[in-house]
Amino acid sequence: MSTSELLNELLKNYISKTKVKGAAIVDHDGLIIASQVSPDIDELSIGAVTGVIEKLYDRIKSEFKLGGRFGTTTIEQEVGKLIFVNAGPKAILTTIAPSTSDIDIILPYSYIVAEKIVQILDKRKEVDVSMPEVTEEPMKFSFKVVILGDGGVGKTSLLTRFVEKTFEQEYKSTIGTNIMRIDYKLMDKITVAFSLWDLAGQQLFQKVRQMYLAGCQAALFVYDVTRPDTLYNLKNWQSELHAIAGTGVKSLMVGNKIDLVEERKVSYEEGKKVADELGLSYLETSAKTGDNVNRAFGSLAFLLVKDKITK
Ligand code: G3D
Ligand code: MG
Repeated sequence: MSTSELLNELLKNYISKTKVKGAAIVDHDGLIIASQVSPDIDELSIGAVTGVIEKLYDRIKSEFKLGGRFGTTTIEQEVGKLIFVNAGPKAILTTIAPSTSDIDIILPYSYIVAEKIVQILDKRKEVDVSMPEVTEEPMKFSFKVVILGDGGVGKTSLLTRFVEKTFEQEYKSTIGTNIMRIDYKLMDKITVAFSLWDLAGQQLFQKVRQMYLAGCQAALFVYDVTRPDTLYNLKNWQSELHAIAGTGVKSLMVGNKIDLVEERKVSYEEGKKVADELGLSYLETSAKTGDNVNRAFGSLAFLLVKDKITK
């Protein structure tokens, strides 16, 4: 199959799996390289998809600047909810979902499709364009997640914001750690049970950190966009994590406090550059307004189960 056939086949499978109205892959210049609409929805034609995308041309271009994997934006339009997901440096996946749909259920599939688009455009051999089969029985996975970063960057605030109503806490006084548990639903049938470990205060003792980091499967690295030193320190946090828990820990990097627009000192591009150097996906949040907080944990959940749900 040619690149274009593969991309179109991929979109067809994506649409039939997620029941979205339509989807398109757009390049740097806002040109559509593939587009499909759901056969069940007659109100939407390929022409209409093109029209919607052309109207959003400037928006799409600015999304490219926010490049990177899993960079995601959603907006409401008359035709439905539009979801943009970056698919590497060359493309953006645009999805038109019904207004009533739950984006958190669609997004993991969008991420999978975005990864496959990267592979197809890189012309890697044998990209499987089918959607992963998710088993009929519910699946549950449990993970220990540690949150890392300098004091005051907003680690505790982010966790508290995420777990808000449904939480249960346990305090381990021996290592000054608070553990919060929450079940996160992904793609309907998958439950990700997070144990979120948060160091209370700044624990400098090596032994404490050892116990804190040992056996974790995931890490969230946090810095404060108003304090550049907290960004550059993430490298040290990562070295420590690698030394104790190994390099296989799934990680995501977060720039927090984006509500402090006036005081902001680290730009998106600078944050993203460090994330790239550390090999991490990057998102920006505000624990204060709640902006992107669920999405950060959702991306982490996806990173954790991806290998288990995709072929
Ligand atoms: P830490 O756990 O990383 O040490 P905290 O950080 O969660 O305790 O947060 C440190 C301070 O930053 C707190 O303020 C908290 O309210 C504030 N903060 C955390 N996240 C945000 C954010 O996204 N935006 C803004 N504006 N402030 C944030 P105090 O005053 O209580 O020390
Ligand atoms: Mg704290």
